[in-house]
Amino acid sequence: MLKRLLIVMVLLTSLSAVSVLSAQDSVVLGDVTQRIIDRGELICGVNQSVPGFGVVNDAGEFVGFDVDFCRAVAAAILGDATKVSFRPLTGADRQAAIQGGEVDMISRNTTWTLSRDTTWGVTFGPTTFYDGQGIGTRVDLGVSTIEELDGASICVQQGTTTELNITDAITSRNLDITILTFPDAPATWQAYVDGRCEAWTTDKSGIVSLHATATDPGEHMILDITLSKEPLGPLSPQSDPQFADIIAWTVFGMITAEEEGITSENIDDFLTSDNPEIQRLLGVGDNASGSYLGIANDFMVTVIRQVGNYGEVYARHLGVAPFSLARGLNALWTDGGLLYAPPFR
Ligand SMILES: N[C@@H](CCC(=O)N[C@@H](CS)C(=O)NCC(=O)O)C(=O)O
Repeated sequence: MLKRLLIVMVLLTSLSAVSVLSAQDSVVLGDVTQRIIDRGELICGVNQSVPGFGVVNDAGEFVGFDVDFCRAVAAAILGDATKVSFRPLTGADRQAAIQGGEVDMISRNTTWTLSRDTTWGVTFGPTTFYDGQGIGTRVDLGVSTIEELDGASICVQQGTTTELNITDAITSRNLDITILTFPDAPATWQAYVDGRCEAWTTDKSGIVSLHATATDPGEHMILDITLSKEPLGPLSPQSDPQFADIIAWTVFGMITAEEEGITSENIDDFLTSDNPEIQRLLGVGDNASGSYLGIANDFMVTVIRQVGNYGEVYARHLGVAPFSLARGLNALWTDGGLLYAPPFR
């Protein structure tokens, strides 16, 4: 009896080992994934001048919330979050950079829209930051609505959804507001600081970020209006759906890790967890995980260990002073937010 049980157990174990292997074997790596592996690094398009999201620090390193998703994808594919080369991109540079293969992916506060999704030849990954467009202005101007800006000028960055939305907002309200456009964030912000426009507009996260860099942040405010929905997230070439899946499941894994309370600090305690959902997320035991994506089965262990879960990334860059951004829509669905990852199964 015991012998028969043992044979059944051995058979079951080898069967599940086969299922992990066969999942991995059947995955054909896409051309972008393959070139990242051949090169030994990921090339990621990011911001260089939006503190909290993407900026170059005093040590010359790219840091920020968006930047960490590049690092996470490098950890997933190459097992090393440091194997990333960053390319700073302005708003208007993005389309050509991804289409020309100058970057493998972009993680740079980019709004997912119908026209970009179809005409840029890209696949958008999961939204990593739910945002909305706002208007920043000086407290001493004494305005509290967009209507009160009638007759004024507003500064905006070229090649952004921001430029399109502010045009709609002004024309639909029949306002006489002059739009001044600039090529990048520093130029837009500087024009506003220099008084060339009474207000400036971008994603609210971007306004919070740049107001924090002002000599006296208390002199600036954000109007109580949200002009648009700005779901921001990573994107990659549509020609490689396999790479797009890796990006998507890396983000989903980071969200799931937060849900399960798994962090870069306590990951080792979970490696022997008997919770099947956690085993599947981490790809431990006989559970297929990364093998479905053609990468290391335990890729999420590496991502969590080297980069952290979603909440850690958020807290590290946006939860700290001077931003101290509340999670809001970017809380987990279990906390009333919109972050909801499909199951690792
Ligand atoms: N989410 C919007 C706007 C993104 C955007 O480019 N925002 C500016 C204003 S904060 C920015 O990030 N600039 C960075 C730079 O030029 O370095 C879009 O996708 O078009």
